[in-house]
Amino acid sequence: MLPQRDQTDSGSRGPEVAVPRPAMASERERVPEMPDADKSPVVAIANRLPIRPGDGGWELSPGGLATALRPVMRTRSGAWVGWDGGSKGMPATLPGLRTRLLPISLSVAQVRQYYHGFANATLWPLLHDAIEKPRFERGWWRSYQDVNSAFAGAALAALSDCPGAIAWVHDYHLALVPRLLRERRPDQPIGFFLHIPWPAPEIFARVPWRQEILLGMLGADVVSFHAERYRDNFVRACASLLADVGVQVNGSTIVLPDQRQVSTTTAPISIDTAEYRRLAADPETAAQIAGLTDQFRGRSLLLGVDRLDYTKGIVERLLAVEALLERRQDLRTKVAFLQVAVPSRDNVVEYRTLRAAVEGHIGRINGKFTEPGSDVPVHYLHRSLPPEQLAAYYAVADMMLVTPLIDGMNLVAKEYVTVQHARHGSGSMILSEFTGASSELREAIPCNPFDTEGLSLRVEHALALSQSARRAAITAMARYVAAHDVHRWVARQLRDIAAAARTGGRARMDRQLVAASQPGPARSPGPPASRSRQGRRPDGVRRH
Ligand code: ADQ
Repeated sequence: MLPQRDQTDSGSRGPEVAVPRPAMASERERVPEMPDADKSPVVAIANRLPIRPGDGGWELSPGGLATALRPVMRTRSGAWVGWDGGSKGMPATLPGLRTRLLPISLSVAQVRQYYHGFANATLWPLLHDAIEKPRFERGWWRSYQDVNSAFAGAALAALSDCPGAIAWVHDYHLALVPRLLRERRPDQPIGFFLHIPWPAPEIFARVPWRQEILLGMLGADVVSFHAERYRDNFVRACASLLADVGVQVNGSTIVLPDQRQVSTTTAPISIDTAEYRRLAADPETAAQIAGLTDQFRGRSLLLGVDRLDYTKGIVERLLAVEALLERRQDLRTKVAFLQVAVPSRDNVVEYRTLRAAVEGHIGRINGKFTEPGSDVPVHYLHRSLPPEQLAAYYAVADMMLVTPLIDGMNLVAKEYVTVQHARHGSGSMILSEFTGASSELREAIPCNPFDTEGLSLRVEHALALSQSARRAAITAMARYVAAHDVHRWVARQLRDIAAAARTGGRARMDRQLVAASQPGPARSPGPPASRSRQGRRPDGVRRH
């Protein structure tokens, strides 16, 4: 298992920049007070608010960022700015939370253009290696700018109410927010975390507003990614697409024309392992396990759990199962494949097409391979499951098929190994080499999901592994995940932001001192005069 690095230096790829001279002790004292990562309030800015209506009223949404930030929201003041999703009457906070919830309402047109359009039909496919063709519409881009401004406005108000807070901006929906905050609060500690991949610079370069998006993210003190290859791609994009506006790259640091420095880091997200261990032991989960064990008795259960998204490789997985059953007639009554698919983004045409394709493949495979008097080989649930039921599926599955064509991290892989280990299971996991998780879960059986025949052979190989080999792999992966859980990720992200802001504060201080010590009129930070060309805004970005 390779240790994950807190902050990775990719080596110099661009012209070196002058490192600001070290400040003298007396100068350092004048640096503005920076936040304490372990105590400061946190203002989270993410597309959605972390609550949903439950049986007994509003509750925290399960999974993801809400779970990750639950301890922070309980113990520190702060706020969460997010879209209300169209819900009315959201509470200002929840019992037991100190965080205030600040809902953003979007118009019908904004939901269509900003959310379904620019976020999910432009940036999502673009940043996933353009495996579906990204659509570029100027109206969507304008809406994206407007909505990012609205989020930034709400975040600025929250930051004014929370002195010393860390601003933590999440994901591709809000790439412009860090810079909008920076313009109004130059000394604000700001972090940006991208939850999805970052493609090679040649792919990212296709988006007409590439400079604005990059400079938007570079408003942060630190920009973080799940995997080293995404971080590296981002740094290379900055080097190649921002050189003409005076941005330079120094190892893993991006230096802006005003000499402000932005760190880039690799910070793989994880799960709340204690919560998944608790779920594994829950009586409700145990009852569900008993039912599923009966249902699939005598068969090896292969499992896929995903949002119904074209990045997840669901069709390729089905084709691999089909190839396996074609080749191994004896397995047709001995293996069952269950695909659990959460409905997702029905308003985007590619998702509707995908659903039709998935359901078509399942119908064909079952039509072809169901033996008279026997159960169907492929089972399909198109719905969201309660956590106990999901945990039960993880517990009974003999094999987990995690086969995305590309995936930022993939939390399902971490959830499966955690539940299996907690239940003393010995399942095996096939894991696409194109997931962030594959950099961490080295004991999984790697696969290339584009090679469906090869994938089917991997499944066949995994079915033949000894129980001791499978158990050893699950144990090693579960231990790794437990040692790198989401609470550690949150703590490290907040520490990184506070540390980068401190470094940036010192650099700013040094700059001001250098400017003050030079004769002539005081110079304000900005791009070098030689780079200020016609048609550029003062920050060097062309107008569109
Ligand atoms: P997602 O694309 O949503 O997240 P993933 O990381 O797998 O992908 O998370 C899915 C979550 O949904 C898991 O926690 C899983 O338990 C849950 N889930 C899946 N099917 C479910 C079902 N039927 N019922 C209930 N819950 C279900 C994005 C990126 C990922 C990245 C995460 C976090 O695309 O690459 O890992 O953000 O950064």
